[in-house]
Parts: sequence; C-alpha cells; structure tokens
Amino acid sequence: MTSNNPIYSINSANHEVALHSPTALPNACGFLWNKDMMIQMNCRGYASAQHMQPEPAKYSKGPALESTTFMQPEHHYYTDHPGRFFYVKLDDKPLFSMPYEPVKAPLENFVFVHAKDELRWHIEQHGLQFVITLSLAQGVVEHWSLSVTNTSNKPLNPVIYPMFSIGYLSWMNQSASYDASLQCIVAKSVTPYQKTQDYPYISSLKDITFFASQTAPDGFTCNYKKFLGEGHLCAPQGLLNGKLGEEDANYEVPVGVFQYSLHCPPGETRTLNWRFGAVNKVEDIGPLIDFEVSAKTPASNTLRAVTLQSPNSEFNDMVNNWLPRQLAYHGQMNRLTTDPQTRNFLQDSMGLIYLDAGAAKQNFLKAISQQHHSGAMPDGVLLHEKATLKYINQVPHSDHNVWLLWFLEVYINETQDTALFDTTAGFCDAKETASVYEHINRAMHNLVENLDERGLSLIKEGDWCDPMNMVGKDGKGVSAWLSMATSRAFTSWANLCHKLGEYNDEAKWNAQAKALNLAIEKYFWANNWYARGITDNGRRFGTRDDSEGSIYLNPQAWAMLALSPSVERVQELNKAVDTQLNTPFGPMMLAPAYTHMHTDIGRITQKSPGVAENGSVYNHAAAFYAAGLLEQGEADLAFDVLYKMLPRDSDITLRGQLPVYLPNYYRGAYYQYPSMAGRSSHLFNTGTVAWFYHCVVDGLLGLRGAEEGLYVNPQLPSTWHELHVTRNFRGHEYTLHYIRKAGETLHWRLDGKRGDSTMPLPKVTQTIEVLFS
Ligand code: CEZ
Repeated sequence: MTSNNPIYSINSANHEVALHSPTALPNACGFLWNKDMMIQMNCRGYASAQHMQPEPAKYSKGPALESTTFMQPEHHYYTDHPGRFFYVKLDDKPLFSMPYEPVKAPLENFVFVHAKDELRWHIEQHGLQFVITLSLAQGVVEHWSLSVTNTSNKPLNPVIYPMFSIGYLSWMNQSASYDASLQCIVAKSVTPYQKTQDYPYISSLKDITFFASQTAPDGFTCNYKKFLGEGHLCAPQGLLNGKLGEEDANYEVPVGVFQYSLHCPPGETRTLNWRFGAVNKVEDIGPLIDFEVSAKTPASNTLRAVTLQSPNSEFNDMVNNWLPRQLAYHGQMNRLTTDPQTRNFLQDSMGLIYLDAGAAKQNFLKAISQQHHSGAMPDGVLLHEKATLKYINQVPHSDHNVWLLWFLEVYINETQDTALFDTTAGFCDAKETASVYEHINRAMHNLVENLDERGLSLIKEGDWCDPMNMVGKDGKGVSAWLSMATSRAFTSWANLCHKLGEYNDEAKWNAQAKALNLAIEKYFWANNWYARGITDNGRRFGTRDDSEGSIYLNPQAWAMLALSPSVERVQELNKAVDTQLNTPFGPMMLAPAYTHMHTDIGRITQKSPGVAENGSVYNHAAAFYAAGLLEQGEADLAFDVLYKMLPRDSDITLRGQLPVYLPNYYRGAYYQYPSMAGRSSHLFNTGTVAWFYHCVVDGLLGLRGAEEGLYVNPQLPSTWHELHVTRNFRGHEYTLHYIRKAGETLHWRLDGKRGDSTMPLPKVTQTIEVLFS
C-alpha cells in the first residue's frame, strides 16, 4: 500500500486502487472494456454500459427512453439509473443492498477495488462477508460473481436478490420472460425505426438483453413495475413476499431479478455467478453462458514504454499501471464511435505508438487514405464501411492536418521506420494513390492555403477547440493557436524532410514556418501574453481588454512548442499563466470563464463557467502546456502541471475521483466558483493520456528515440535525486539508473563508455547510468 489515506489506498504491485467508503466519493467509478463493449461502473452500483454493433448501443437502460449520444461528463445518477444491485434480506435485520444503492443502508464495511481487469467489492454486514466481482467475458457479456461467507458463529440464511436494470428498451416492442432451460431472463425488443430499408440493419442488432444464472434460482421476476408494486426501488414490494412473483413483462418495462435462499453454516462460503449482456437471437445465448469458460478477457494489455521508480509513488503508479491501460483503451476502442474526430484519432494513435507502433501505423494509414485530394484531412475518420460523419464531424474544423505531424514526429523517433513515407495510400475523393510523403506535402500545402492575407491561420467553425464555432463563421476569423500549431507542423515536416534528404522541401517548410512566426508575433503578442485569435470582425480576443476569456492557455503552451520565444517572453507568459490560470488542480484553459454568450466567439461561451472548454482545468490543454514547458527546459513547472492532473491524498474528496485514469477535465472557474473547483468530469475519453505519456517518456525522463538509439535529455523535477527506469524500446528492455550529483554535467555511462547525448543501444543487459546535476 502506498497511501495511508482513510478514504482510499493504492496497491501498486497488484495494480489495484481501493476506495473504503461508499459516501466519500459518491461518483467514483472504474471502467472495463473488451473489443465489443465498455462498462463504466460506479462504486455504488450504477452502471453505464455501451456496446458497438457497429454504432454504439445500450442493453441496460433507465426506465425512461433516453436519446443515444456520446459519453457525457459529470454523469448524473438517479435512483432508477441503470445499475447492478444486490438486495439482501436476513432474518429480522433491515433490508440492505450492495454495493450500496438503491437502499443506501449503512454498511459495516465497504471496499470498492479497481483492479486491472476486474472491479470488486468487499462488504461486511450482520456477520456476512461478501465479495462481488465484475469482469467482462467474450462478446457483450458482463460476468458477475458473488460469494458470501458466514463469519458469525451461528448458521445464517440470507436471501439474495440480484436486480439488474434492463429498462425501457423500445416503444415498438419490448418483453421479458424466464427461460428455465437456460436459467435465464430473456428480454426482447425491436430498436425503433421507420425507414423500410433499415429493416435488414435493425434485424442484425443485438436487441435481446439476457441475464443468466449459473445456479437455478428460487424465484425471479422480469417485470419492473410489478417488482416495485406500491413500493419503490429502495423498498420494492416484490421483496416483501416470501417469493418473487415470477411475472413476465409484455410491452412493459423489463427487469432482471433473481432470488436465492442460501443456507450458510458458520465459516462456510456460497458462491453465485451470473452473465448479463446482449445478443441478436436467443440461440446465441447458450455459448456465452458456459460458466466453465473463463470470464476474464485481458483487454488491457501489459505493454508499456517505461516503468519508473521515482520518489513520487502516486506518480509512479499512474505512469506504470493506469496510463498504459487508458492508452490501450483509446487505441483499441476509438472512443466508442465509428467516426472518431480526425484529431482525436491521430492523437490517440500517437499515444498508441509507445505500446504498439505497428497498430498505430495502421491507424495512421487508415486516416491518411481518407485525405481529400486537396490535401485537407476530413473531420472524422471512418472506421467502418457503413460509418458516416456525424454530430461534430459535420462542422468544418480547420486543424486536422496539423496532427499528422505530431503522429509522424513521435512515430519516426520511436521506430525510425522511414519506409512509411514510401508507402502508398489513396484519397477519399480521387482514384489515384500517392506516397505518404506526397500526402504530407499536400496536407502542408493545404495549411498554407488556409492562411489569410496577413499570413494567419483561418479558424472556420472551430480548431482544436470544437465549440469555438463563431470566431470565423464568415470565413475571416483567425486562430493564434492554429497559427502556432501550423508553424510547428511546418518545422516538424522540415526536420523530417531533412532526415529523408529532401533538402529543398526542408528549406521551403522552414521558410514557411519562419514567415508564419513573424506574423504570429506581430498580430498576437498582446502586452504580456499571446491572444487567442481575431474574430470575423477584426476583434482580437484573449487579451486584457476582455473582461471574460482574457487569457487562454493554448497560445501560451504552443508559443513554447512552435515559436522560439525569448527567455524573457517565456518568463512573462508563464508568469501570466501562474497568476491568472493556475489552480491547485492545474492550469485552467481560460480565465475568467465566460458567463454569457459572446456571439463572435461561439458555443464555448454558452457552456457553464468552469465546465469543459469554458475555463475548466481541461487536462488535454494542460498536457500541451506541460509539453511546451518541457521543450523550454522548465522541468519543475512541467512536473507541477503533470502531477496536478492526478487525484491525490490531499484533495481526493474535492476531485471525487480515484487515481485510476486521467479525466477529461476538473472543474475550473476557480475564482468564480471556488466551491466546485477541482471536481472531476469522470470522463476517461481524452487526448490527455497520449500527451501525458509523451511528456513523461520523451520529456521528463528524456528517453526519446533517435536514429542510433536513445537521445538522453531528462527534465526531472529538482526534488528527484535518484530514480530507476526501464524503457521498452525497439524490442528490448533497457534499465537505467538516474543519479543527481552536484556539479555534474549531463552524461550517460555504459560499459566503460560515456556520452552526453544519443546513447547507441546494442543488446544492452547491464544498467545504464545517467548522471546529471
Ligand atoms: O470534445 C472534445 C473533442 O473530442 O473537445 C476537445 C477537442 O479537441 C476534442 O477533439 C476540445 O474542444 O462541445 C463540444 O463539442 C466539445 O467538443 C466536447 O464534446 C468535447 C468533450 O470534452 C468530450 O470529450
């Protein structure tokens, strides 16, 4: 255990984090996935599960028909929210439920454990010790197990009722009944549709929810209303009688409830197992409920680029255990959409490079083969032949091309696979094919075409910031951030051209970057920091002239990533960030948060102050900032930004989240709404992970791939004097020992040799020493 906090503890060796109370962090949750589905499971029993067929769908819903949409931040749970609950009746004791909802009876002992591939609860009540486990089996199948041990000295006869929400499935057709041969509640429905031509597609959907029991139950009900009777979820009438009513649901809201009357002599354990999931036809259920077949699909692989033992154990645990898992989730699940936004797809793939460069390369080729002949990348990457561009991907954004270069920079550093540039790929709107080299040149030319007469990048209806949709709706507004990101893309491409011996192109793109940087400095430096853009009407915003949104984080971060600002300017802009954006939870994305609509900026100003892009600690943007600081050698500041992204001992109740993933944001508007600041969005879909990992591997630890080996240039916080690192690199595992020594200039020592930058790496087995001061 690495934490003495009474609320939670970390067990790094077992890859586990435990929460010791159901009320301290009521929204704390974990998530599991396999290739077909994902479940976000709240510590108190609420669940949001989604599967892909290939579009996202749900098999367990609330009692009201909900619209299907993408995963939302700060999920609200209500008593009837879909959940997996276990009611327990024991003699004359008051009814209680596990994990905690919906009865909310105080429990004598409660522990919620997030392990790598399972979620678990340990609960004690009235002489009974329960262990409840959730893992995912193959397909769209949750595997649940409950064991109960009698720890008292007399026989106990608990009656256990698992109650799994199935919910309002369809207004066209919904029913449920018990199939005795399968020991399974089978809830059928028809996904509502109107168009005749949709019938074949609708018929292919997994519209059957099943809830199967390994042990023959002593009772059941499939009817939600009848289960509740005149009671409610906290005290369902169905539990008052000796036996559940065995009701079907016929065009009524289904539910899955079983009853088991257990006899437990002292010291003995009884175990029950269930499978809950979705299928297309009843015949498909049988193979999925063979309880002898292992339930655990190890979705989260164990690959990682680095393992570190630094003086900061919470940081180690996040980097070693949880980040690679979250990176793998992004890489495998594409945020549960069939048309991921191009920028998300490319950045998630950038993170994947560190775990599985081959898979990341395939993603890149998929994306580049959907480029328009004009050089413009589409707004979303279609992952499935029937996928279409939806929602946000129907709004023209201007930034997608710049992410190609971030992918390539990291990919080439990590692999040196320059053959990628000779690979050919097609276009989405032309028959011809072209080499990747040619594709990238086209993408860069497209970015040049996107410059206005001042030489600044047009924003259209949004850049990285999706909801900044009205700055350039008339086609004139420009983005400082995009201008900087474009400049970085040009420089990065020039460097790759140099590597490929394409010196003319190198010179050309360096010149483009130089010209762009001059324009950026001319138009965007506003007193002590960089502005965010200039609207269609020529109004520069993101400066001290604005009473809201007077400073944005992104242009400060990207000035450090793209320009070559003077030391004075770096100091000045970091001071502005520190005084106006910094909070105990990390730097806010902008401040002060907007409180009303600004029609020349857009939808971002309509978001609640401190929420998401409107001035939260938006971790993706904070990670950009950390990357910028690392490139400028500001190691302490950078570490502070990275470390503040972790829920920690000191502030876990404010964040309300366990340190098992990095969330999309923490509430900001720190000075406007201090009481809410720091609260996690609980949304684990985020570009933050790729950037955080990149910052740690290439920046903080300074172990960037280079042609001959590893380019060593650590940027460690000044409080770290010694650390041990393993780096998985090009098929080998290297061990390094970092030692800080006063007066020492940075160098590495290996096998009697020493050097001060790139370390050639044959099959090294001994420890490499890295000395620095
Ligand atoms: O979505 C993210 C996008 O997926 O917002 C980021 C953007 O870079 C990512 O590509 C910053 O804007 O209001 C909106 O439409 C937003 O676009 C949100 O949906 C936002 C959420 O935070 C969900 O992840």
